[in-house]
Amino acid sequence: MKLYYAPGTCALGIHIILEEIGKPYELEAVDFRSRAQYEAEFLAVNQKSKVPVLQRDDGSILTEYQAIATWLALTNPQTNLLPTDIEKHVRALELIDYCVASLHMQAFVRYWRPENMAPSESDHPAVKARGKDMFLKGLKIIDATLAGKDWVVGDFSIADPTLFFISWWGVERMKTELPPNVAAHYTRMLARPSVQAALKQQGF
Ligand SMILES: N[C@@H](CCC(=O)N[C@@H](CS)C(=O)NCC(=O)O)C(=O)O
Repeated sequence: MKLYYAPGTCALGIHIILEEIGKPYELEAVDFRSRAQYEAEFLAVNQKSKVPVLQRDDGSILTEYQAIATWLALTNPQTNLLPTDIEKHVRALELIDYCVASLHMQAFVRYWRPENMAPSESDHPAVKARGKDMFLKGLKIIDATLAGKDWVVGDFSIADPTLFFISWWGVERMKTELPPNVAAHYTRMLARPSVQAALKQQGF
């Protein structure tokens, strides 16, 4: 298996899941600074120009964070990364979808890449501010669901590395304070060997 990633992107969540599973995998960095995601070599792998991308052992390519995380969990049932309990299972997917579709693609992209949202430079400060508001509102909603729990659905699951990359962006990219339950989750995640290994391999 091979994970295509760029350091500090949402691929960090998939990287942590691979570390949690503990089976051998390769890493291939895509150099976003030189816009390699738009070059022919990477387009041949993923014409969407996005990471994460997982190349599986049969050579096939899987894209989209939620699909990759779910596939990794379902093909490694011994790791219990996606609960079989239906309520916990859907709650894990609910959190992942909220993180990826809303906090990442709507909120964080406004903050980090305002030029992708508004062509006029004069609009960028307002777009960034709106993105930060949306991001912080989302973290507050997640914070309430974490009350009294160590992990998103009780047991550790693929939802936790997903919340982690969002929190990491909050801390490292936005330099914002996390609400208390999310902050405690972030600290618990930082203590896991999988998280430490992935951050180190990505150069952080
Ligand atoms: N819908 C995709 C989004 C992935 C995505 O937006 N990845 C970002 C990094 S966090 C990316 O590759 N951006 C490169 C670009 O837009 O040029 C998923 O869920 O995997």
